[in-house]
Amino acid sequence: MLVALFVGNYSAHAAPEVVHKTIVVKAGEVYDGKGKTVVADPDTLGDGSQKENQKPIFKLENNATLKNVIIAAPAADGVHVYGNGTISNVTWEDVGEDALTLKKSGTVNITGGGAFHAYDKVFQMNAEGTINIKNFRADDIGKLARQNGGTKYKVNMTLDNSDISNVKDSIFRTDSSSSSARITNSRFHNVEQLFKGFKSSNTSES
Ligand code: ADA
Ligand code: CA
Ligand code: CA
Ligand code: CA
Repeated sequence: MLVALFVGNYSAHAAPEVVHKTIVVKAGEVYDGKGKTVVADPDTLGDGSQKENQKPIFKLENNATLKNVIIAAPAADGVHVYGNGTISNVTWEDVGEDALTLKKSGTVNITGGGAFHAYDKVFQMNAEGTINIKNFRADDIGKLARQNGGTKYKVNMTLDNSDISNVKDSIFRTDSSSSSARITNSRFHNVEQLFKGFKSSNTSES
């Protein structure tokens, strides 16, 4: 019976999971979304506008992993990372206030996935540390990664084997002369500027 095809919760067409309260991924643990789509409850986490102080959908403690998740709109304040983090095959279909924030010093490795429609920033670095972005797609964004404006701690940003288009401001931006940024093997289309605020000897593209 054809009608049976439309009954039940088939994952390919499942409604997104509405997250009412930030999902905490504990230190060293792995959250595998297995390809599911999540959205924020705008009443409890945030509407994904440019309003500050929205809550994240995911909070990663030190050395946690987030993988195989699609974050759709509204995305509130995305993902907050406290310390080291691994982000694998996570796609922000429509970035909220921003996509991911480094909240506490550490190294975040982002591999696969992508980020789309970020009015301003995709990755926000509010602590000293490193963000490595690899095999990534981004389109229609303000900046790919930004050290919190006016701060002087050292951040390191890298981009490898990625495809980035329609960037209003820059790929990587800092306000610190000690920060560094490196781009390798990546393709750009309609990108205003690669690096902003860095000492030029601290940047490279090849
Ligand atoms: C802006 C704002 C910061 C912080 C940041 C963020 O840069 O000025 O105070 O809120 O956004 O983490 O989204
Ligand atoms: Ca912000
Ligand atoms: Ca958006
Ligand atoms: Ca934010």
